[in-house]
Amino acid sequence: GLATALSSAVLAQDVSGKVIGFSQIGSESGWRAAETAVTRQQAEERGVDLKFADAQQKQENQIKAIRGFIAQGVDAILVAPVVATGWDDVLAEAKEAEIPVVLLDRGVDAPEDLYLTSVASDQVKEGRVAGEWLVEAVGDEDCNVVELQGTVGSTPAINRKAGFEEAIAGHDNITISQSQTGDFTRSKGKEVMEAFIKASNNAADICAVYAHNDDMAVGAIQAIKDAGLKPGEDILVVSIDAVPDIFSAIAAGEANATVELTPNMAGPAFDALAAYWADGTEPEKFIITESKLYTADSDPQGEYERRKDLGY
Ligand code: GZL
Repeated sequence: GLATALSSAVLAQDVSGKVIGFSQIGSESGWRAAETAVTRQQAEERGVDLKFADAQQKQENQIKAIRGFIAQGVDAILVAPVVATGWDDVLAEAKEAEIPVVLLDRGVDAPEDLYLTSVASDQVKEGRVAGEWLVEAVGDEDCNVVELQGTVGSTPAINRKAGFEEAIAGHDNITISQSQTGDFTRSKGKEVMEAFIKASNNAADICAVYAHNDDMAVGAIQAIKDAGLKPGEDILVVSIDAVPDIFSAIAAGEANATVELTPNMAGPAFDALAAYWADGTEPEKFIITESKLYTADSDPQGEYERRKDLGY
């Protein structure tokens, strides 16, 4: 009856008392720091004993951490996989130990039965939305775009490149003239943008920079300024994550557009685990979070205020 239905509903959201290991990539970007903060807060609110491991962006450290969680006999493991390949063995070991694995914010090239579910954005769509914004912004003008790619071999870098290229295909006036990884960090984004500027007779023919995340865009903005040019005007700036600092730049007219990526991947992950533990419910294999475009018309100052205390 109703009582049973209610109790199973309550149970379904209950992960309290569970020990969950989290193999986090590191803190390469403001967005990643916010994801960690939100995951800790969600664990706290839900009574989860979260065991946190920071891999300093090294896959071997993630594999070590996952093996440690298996040895510890945790109830579940969250993994944000730094790159897409090389996970089959360690995920098979977790499966062997009957410990469910949930992937956060990036995917893996591994058999889907090796993880319970993957919580991430549609990264091809993010790249496409960024590209469509640029197509709209430049109209028929010729536009040489320089691209700051995310971590080589990561699904966001692969997918955001693909989505952007899809959007600009058929617009022959828009070309990607230079493309290199900035490893999702501000410092590398600045360094690579400086190299792009040097290689293009001081940026005279750079019309826009497309960065796979806001942190690299913020680094690029500094390099553009150092070259005596106006970011957001001389060189358009479009990126992904919607971190507070990109809203400050947009409000100052120094950046033009960002695509939002929620840092709350843990919420859907814990919900899926709760239902799985409650009654064996198999979640969808891919839980897709929303992506939304923000520009100067989207109250950037207000968006900055709303996000500034979330742990970025
Ligand atoms: C995307 C996520 C990316 C962020 C970056 O889902 O993996 O990693 O866009 C972060 O800020 O480094």
